[in-house]
Amino acid sequence: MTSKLASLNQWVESVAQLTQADAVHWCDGSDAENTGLVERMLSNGDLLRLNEQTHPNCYLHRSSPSDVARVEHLTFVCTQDPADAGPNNNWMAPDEAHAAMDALYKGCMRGRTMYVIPYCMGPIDSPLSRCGVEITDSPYVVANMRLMTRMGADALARIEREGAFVKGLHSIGELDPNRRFIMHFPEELAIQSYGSGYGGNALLGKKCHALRIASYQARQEGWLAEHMLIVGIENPQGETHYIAAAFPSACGKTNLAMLIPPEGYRRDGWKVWTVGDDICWMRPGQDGRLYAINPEAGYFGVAPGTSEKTNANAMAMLNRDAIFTNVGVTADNQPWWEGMTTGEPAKDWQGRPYDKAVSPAAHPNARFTVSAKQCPSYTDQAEAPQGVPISAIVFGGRRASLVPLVLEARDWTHGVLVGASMASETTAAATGAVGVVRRDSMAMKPFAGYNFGDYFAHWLSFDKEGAKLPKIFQVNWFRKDAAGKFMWPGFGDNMRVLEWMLKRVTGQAHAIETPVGNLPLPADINTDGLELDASTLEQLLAVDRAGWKAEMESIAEYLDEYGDRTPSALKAERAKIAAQLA
Ligand code: GTP
Ligand code: SPV
Ligand code: MN
Repeated sequence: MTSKLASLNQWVESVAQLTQADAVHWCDGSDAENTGLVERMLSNGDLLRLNEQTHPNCYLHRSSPSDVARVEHLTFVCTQDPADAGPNNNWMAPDEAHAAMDALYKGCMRGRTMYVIPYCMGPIDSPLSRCGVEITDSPYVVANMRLMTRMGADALARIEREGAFVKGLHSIGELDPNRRFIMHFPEELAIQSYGSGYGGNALLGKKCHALRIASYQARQEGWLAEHMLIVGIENPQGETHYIAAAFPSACGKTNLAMLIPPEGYRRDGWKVWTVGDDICWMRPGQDGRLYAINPEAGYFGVAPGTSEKTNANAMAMLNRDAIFTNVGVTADNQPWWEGMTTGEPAKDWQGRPYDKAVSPAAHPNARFTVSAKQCPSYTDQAEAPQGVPISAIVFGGRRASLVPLVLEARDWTHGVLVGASMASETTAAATGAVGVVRRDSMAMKPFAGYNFGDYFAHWLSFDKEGAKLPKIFQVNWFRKDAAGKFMWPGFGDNMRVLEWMLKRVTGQAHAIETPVGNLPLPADINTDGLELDASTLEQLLAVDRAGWKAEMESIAEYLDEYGDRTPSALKAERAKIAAQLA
């Protein structure tokens, strides 16, 4: 098979030449194709079949132990001018990057099949969607892309119609951490990845295309590509408001997107609808509101910590047609990870007999891949071509201290400052130290495809005549007490905070004004059925003026890192708050 699009055929041909692939397989996305790939992976050990009674069509993949997370230090944005990539990215000159990658790709697919994956990010008939083609030598990547994107014949037809697509080239190479690069060429709408088979390094539609390349395009075209979940909250009157929330990797997006409200809320008729759990593309509609689509079609979620107690919706979608990566297994071959309330592990994620003293059963960044349609809180609004209107934008991170449970920004400019100055403790989603607080603007530190100074200016530019922008909030589910215990119960109980936010949106809830934003009083948060002592809630909603003064100094230094690309409106907003705190 070839395509009707000459430019696509030529590119596929040139890659086949360079890599010396044995065969070229154009993916149509059919069930038969998937069955064939699964058979192939079962026979070569790429996949292991899980318990067919409890988990039909579920498979385990054990990745190379040195290839278990994104590699931010090996991820580059290659623009002509280094200033366009900005201090927030690693940069390499495009010519130099191409030379290095061509040398790696040369002959790298000898003895392997090269898969050509046409995919569409977003509903296939949405004007907000964008297409790409990923070439890969990993059948595991094909199987994951099939769950994570609209992949195959329909996407190819759209690509042929539009004549344009993002070019992604991926090879697992030797899986050698010393021969591994994730390169982005936003000016060429191209991605080149070598040496990793894992998640965001290898499923190029996800972070590489839908965030790094898309954020660059979004700036040129007047929209936003964000690291955000999209969730619909339906109140007892039957009105649904959609919230988009940016939390850094492994900081709670999947969990908030699939939240099950506390019992009292469910009794009163509150419902939660999941549109997306990781990426959100937003654009102003005719009425001035922001409309959002989830460009993905599936979930690549963190397994550890997922349980009947924390995320029953996720557990319910994981008992069929799912791929598990780097989890442990029970004696009867069911997937198992830390936090699970039933079963016990027999083997760890590397296939060794489980020994708590040696390793956790699941790698801390173990993941599941599953179609979004299997989630009990799935809504067909996830297929709406025009997207869903966003009522509130939420920024949040892991902050053991200082940042209160919730605060509301006074206006858009203040909200952009709140997002830009966000910080969070690093997690196992990327290689490197875990638990180190770093600035992670809009949860996009590893994902913005251009200079953060320009990105902040782009965010500010949405505040214009006729715009009906969402309110912006900041949350922190991760405050710890002196003993190191989380102070807020989190998970389903986060509904209590969402309710306050939505009542602020509709003008039904009270707030007090402080220099850092508008906060609820403890009495404004519904605590019915919650065991939380009054003093804890008070501490969660307190504003530590001395702490915030120091934070504002640190934010000033951070904004200065982007030099004259940092919008002066953002610096002025910060200075105003600092003055009020003084
Ligand atoms: P990525 O897929 O890496 O982008 O992560 P994510 O932002 O979707 O994070 P996810 O929802 O998968 O949560 C990551 C970890 O944080 C899991 O172990 C969760 O159990 C835990 N977590 C999520 N929400 C909460 C919460 O409200 N409170 C606490 N204490 N932990 C939470
Ligand atoms: C993240 O790290 O934010 C993820 C997982 O969502 S990955 O696909 O590896 O980027
Ligand atoms: Mn993510």
